Amino acid sequence: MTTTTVNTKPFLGQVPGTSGLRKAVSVFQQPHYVENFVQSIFNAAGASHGQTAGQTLILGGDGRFYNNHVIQVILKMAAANGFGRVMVGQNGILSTPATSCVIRKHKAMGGIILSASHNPGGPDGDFGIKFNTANGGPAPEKITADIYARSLAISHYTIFDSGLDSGDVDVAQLGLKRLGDMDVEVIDPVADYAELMESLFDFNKISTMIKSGKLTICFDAMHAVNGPYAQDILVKRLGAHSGSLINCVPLTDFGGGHPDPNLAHAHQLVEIMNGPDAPEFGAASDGDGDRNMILGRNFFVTPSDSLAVLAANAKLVPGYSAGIAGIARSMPTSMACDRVADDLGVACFETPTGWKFFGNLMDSDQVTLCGEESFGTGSNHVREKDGLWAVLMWLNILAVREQSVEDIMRDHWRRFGRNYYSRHDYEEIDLDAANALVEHLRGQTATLKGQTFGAYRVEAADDFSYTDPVDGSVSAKQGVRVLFEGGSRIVFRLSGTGTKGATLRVYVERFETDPSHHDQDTQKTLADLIKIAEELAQIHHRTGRAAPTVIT
Ligand code: VG1
Ligand code: CO
Repeated sequence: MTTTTVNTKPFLGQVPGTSGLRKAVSVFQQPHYVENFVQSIFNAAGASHGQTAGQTLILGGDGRFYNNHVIQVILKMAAANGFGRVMVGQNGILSTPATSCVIRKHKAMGGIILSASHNPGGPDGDFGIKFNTANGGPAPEKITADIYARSLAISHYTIFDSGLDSGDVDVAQLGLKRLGDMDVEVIDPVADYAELMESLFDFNKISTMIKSGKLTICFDAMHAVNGPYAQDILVKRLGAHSGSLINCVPLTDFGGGHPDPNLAHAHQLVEIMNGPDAPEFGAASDGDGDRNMILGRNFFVTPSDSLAVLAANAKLVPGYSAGIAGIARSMPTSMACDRVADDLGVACFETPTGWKFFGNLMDSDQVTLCGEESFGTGSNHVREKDGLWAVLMWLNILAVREQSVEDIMRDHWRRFGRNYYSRHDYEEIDLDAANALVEHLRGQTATLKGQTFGAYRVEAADDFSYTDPVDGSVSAKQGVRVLFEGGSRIVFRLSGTGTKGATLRVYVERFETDPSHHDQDTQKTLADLIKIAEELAQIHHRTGRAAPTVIT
């Protein structure tokens, strides 16, 4: 085997978005496309970390179509770039939170996760590559910007050239292999992660409740990466009946569906939870296992509410019994957790969308829990959002409180008030129209304050800008927010994970303190604000869309 230097030319547009480089599979299949981007990662990572020589890299993916091929390419490039060791998940599998856990536990310089998360997979679906740093979290903007800059200037990459398939490492068998001078350790993708979960939660208590039949569950892995994790943790360790798992066999195309755990896409679970024999607790996770949706019997918990409830009840869980240091939420996430933070006397941070912005806050011990409205919740146990962790948090709290999901949620609203919340997505709209719409909104921010729209009066409006309190870096233009007196709000931003045209996200929130008004239909109670959003953004006129494609 020899190291080969291959001449190449830059591809435009290898820009890591909210969560890595995400494109249609066919884009990644262009000759040199993957190699260019991986070399750019190695060059940027080497520059920021000192070097790649002799270092440990963690490698895995969500098992979608093209995963196996890219795993082999990266192994050969890592060997040619002088890495000392790559720890790769068996069969190329590692969930996003498990990768974060393994990076931290084995003190790796970083990791590469192959996933387009909740985007569909298969030959006609999407693929993605993301790089995580030594803290286990998504590379911060400084590094993603460097990766992009290097991708635009690249002239060559290095790879172990042994004829494409002949030099493949057998990643199906666990154990230590060699690739040139590099160790390749094929690891059990679940073991380290499951051990971490056991250290945080009261597995005895949860399993007693589950085995006694008092706590019945249904978990939907949506044919994605969390299947084997759920099998190991929920069934083997906690004693749930194997019939409690649905769609837990990972498929390269996720069975043709969107592996996105929301009411629109996890319909099988929703039917079960709304049916006559519904279990007490239902949950689903996404393509790479970092998202979660929480359901009770005939009851939906919004991700923003879930974060607030977990924060308010964290002390009931062994891993957080000493209390939490603080909470962080992404800007569009509802303000429900802010009042919990107030009550606990801890800080609450508001960051731009994307988990990478939580890293510094967790590394500096300023926050313990983090969450996003997009079905993402997590803590400082790793540096990614973590779907199964959220499930276990809920199960632990349910096992201690011995109340239903709905009762816990209603208690919470009585105490803190309810934030009615909904996100309206307009997918695959024209890019220029989307940019013009956002510009139009930006143009209004200076004059909105004091204006009245029906019952709502604008208290403040701006284009959100974030200054990281740890490294001082500034991320501007993160979304237009219109705040109304009394705690209601509309936020507009464009997605950074879509792969076709643009996706406009409109986040609408109404705060209600009166418990006798805590039983309303979300879309109805938000209807006036939704109209105001249309009025401000001229969505129909500018995009031709009379209604959103997805409502969550
Ligand atoms: C979306 C969500 C964001 C999340 C990101 C990655 O980004 O809104 O909250 O962090 O996806 O989630 P955007 O830019 O499309 O709104 V996932 O589970 O990669 O990975
Ligand atoms: Co995900």
